[in-house]
Amino acid sequence: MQIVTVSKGPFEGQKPGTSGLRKKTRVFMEPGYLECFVQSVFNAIGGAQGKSFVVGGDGRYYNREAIQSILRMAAANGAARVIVGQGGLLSTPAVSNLIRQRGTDGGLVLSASHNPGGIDADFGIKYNISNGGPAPENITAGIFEQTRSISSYATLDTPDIDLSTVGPASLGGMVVEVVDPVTEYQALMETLFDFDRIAGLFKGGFTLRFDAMHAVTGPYAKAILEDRLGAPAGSVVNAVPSEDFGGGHPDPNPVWAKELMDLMMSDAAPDFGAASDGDGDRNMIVGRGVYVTPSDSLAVLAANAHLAPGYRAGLAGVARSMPTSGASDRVAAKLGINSFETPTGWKFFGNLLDAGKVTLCGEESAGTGSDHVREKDGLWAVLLWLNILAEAGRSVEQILTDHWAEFGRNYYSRHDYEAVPTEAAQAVMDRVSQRLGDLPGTVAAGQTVSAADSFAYHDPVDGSVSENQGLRVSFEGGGRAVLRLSGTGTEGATLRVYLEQYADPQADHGLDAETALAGVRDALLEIADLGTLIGRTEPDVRT
Ligand code: VG1
Ligand code: CO
Repeated sequence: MQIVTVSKGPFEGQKPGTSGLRKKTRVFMEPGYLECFVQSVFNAIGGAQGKSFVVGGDGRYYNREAIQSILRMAAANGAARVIVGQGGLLSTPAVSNLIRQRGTDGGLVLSASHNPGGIDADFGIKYNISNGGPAPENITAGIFEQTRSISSYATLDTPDIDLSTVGPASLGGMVVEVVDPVTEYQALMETLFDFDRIAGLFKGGFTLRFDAMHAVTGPYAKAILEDRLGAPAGSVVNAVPSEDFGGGHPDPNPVWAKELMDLMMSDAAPDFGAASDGDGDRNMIVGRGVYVTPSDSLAVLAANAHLAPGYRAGLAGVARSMPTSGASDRVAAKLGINSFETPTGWKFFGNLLDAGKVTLCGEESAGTGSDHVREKDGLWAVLLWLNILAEAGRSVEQILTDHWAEFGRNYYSRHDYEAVPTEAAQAVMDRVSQRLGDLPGTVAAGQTVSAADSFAYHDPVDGSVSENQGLRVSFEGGGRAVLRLSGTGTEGATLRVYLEQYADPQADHGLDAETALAGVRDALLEIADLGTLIGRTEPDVRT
């Protein structure tokens, strides 16, 4: 085996964000760019010698080339074994599962998740550790440190290896094991859910539309929902992964999954609608005529998870990211179980899950998951919903309205201001930061501020502290606004404004969310002075 050392690097700006390194595809295609990052990962974890990894991606443009390059590099760095999905495909939760089932040292996920794909769109890479979860901050900081001084990477001068057939292959002394992307993931799902019961639902005429958004969950959803559970052929749509996701954003929300939303709000709606994102870790849940916000979905799943075999013993606790609504806290309080508020990004749930402090986790951005893996898991959320519907014998709408009648409703919406000049977005954050101390007691657009702070997370397991994780302003009467800058964008800054208004069990739960949130929104616009600082008061996307 002839190891080739290529002099390259360092490249500027290889700092992992909320979920790995994301850049324009053309940036990743610059000679040595991907390779220097991967070599930095290997260097940061003490080398790859003798180690084993899982590698797979969501099938976007450059996925295949990136995987071939990573395989050569892993072999040149002395790795013993790499497990890779057939055709280079693996969903993020499937990578997490394989790392855990096979006991590998870690894994690399090629994806920019919900960001569009293509040569002029986005690409990404993320390193996961041996518990199957995204590398925590101390490790991503170490990787970044390596990227700043790297000057070469190791690879082999070998042809591409065939990833189209399942089975073992060899690359310069390293074992490459090509696996079917679905098999082991499906086996895990069968241990958690009552598949016979869900199959019975479909036998009884229950109808479903699952929109895979031309992304990686297509093959998983076809195999599990149609072939195994008996949903009629054609229930899963847009099921063939494409390099540019059919030209769309593979982001399962009412804006980007509009076709599904329109169907679900029409007379032709099936009983249940769902969608997943580029890499299969997000989910959107829609009932006939009713959209379930991700924050509500987490709360409903927490309240009903015991109906599925995998959670029959109850939950240890529930964790949510800070901007996610407080709906799940109310369920946790009633159940008398732990609840935690973490910074945005799944990497913060890993310690809580490993320590057995929580069983379910969720984020407002359509991510829900449990201790079965260490990532959020789109199809898992769909199956848990289906298991609950099968057991409860109620519609999505009934489950939701019953939930609100018991716990109250947390009206919720996220407003994204995209491609804002970086300095202007920072000016908004600075302005609100400077005022935090003075805000309590003041009135903005008729709303009295009850508390305001910059969120800092103290990890109860390892004691680490993560500061500046978003600015939060609470109002008397149950309103809350949160401001933070996205850590996954690739163009300018994306300013996220998260709005929430609690309505107690007796209140009206039938309002349009934007109407119910108008008071909190106006107060936030005044406090942050968005009109002056970024010249806009209307977001690009409301989800
Ligand atoms: C966004 C979401 C966050 C999520 C992250 C990765 O981050 O808000 O909740 O964990 O994407 O999701 P940000 O920093 O842009 O707000 V995914 O599906 O990319 O793995
Ligand atoms: Co994703």
